[in-house]
Amino acid sequence: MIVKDARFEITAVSPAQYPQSNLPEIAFVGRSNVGKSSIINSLLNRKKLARISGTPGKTREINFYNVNEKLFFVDLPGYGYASVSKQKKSSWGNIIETYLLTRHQLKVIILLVDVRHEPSADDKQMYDWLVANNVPHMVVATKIDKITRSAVNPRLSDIRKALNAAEGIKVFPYSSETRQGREALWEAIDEYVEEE
Ligand SMILES: Nc1nc2c(ncn2[C@@H]2O[C@H](COP(=O)(O)OP(=O)(O)OP(=O)(O)O)[C@@H](O)[C@H]2O)c(=O)[nH]1
Ligand SMILES: [Mg+2]
Repeated sequence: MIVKDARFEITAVSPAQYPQSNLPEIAFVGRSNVGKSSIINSLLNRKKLARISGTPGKTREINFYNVNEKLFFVDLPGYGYASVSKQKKSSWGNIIETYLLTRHQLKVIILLVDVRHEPSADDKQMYDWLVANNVPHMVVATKIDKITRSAVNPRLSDIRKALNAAEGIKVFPYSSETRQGREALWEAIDEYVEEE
């Protein structure tokens, strides 16, 4: 997709606050600090559209971004940030789960993991939940600029194994810093959007 126009649409917590629209949605989920807001900015060619916080665990709401009046990118709250209370953790979990289970125009969810680390228990739980609930998904390994080129492929296959990803599920390498992987990921996203 050629991004002609991208703008912030709305912040929401409950379904009543989601955009009243039938446009297809692509949602980004993952641990706090993994790079969800950064990848949205990078895919949309915008430096500061999605807010990147220095303090992880800040984004507690769902942020919707309108792309070309054709689709929404959905920035979900980050999970797994240690210093957050149990009560808050479960309310964020509910925010994510409610969105994923109720939003009919959700086309695909993109699970982000840090290429440098083994997927966490939270990542695995998220992944298993997506599979169990039949939510179409793909996996992106972020921050590949932080490791050497030759280390990338072995890390991708480790991540696949750790998540126990099914054969058809690709793990896309990505860097929001250098924009490596941008074309390939857009192509994959386009397939979900153009299915209509
Ligand atoms: N080197 C490098 N840094 C990245 C990349 N992606 C994100 N970062 C950095 O990682 C930090 C967190 O990025 P965010 O995009 O705010 O992460 P997030 O997943 O939106 O975090 P929450 O909103 O707290 O859930 C920031 O300092 C980013 O600059 C990347 O591909 N390469
Ligand atoms: Mg964020």
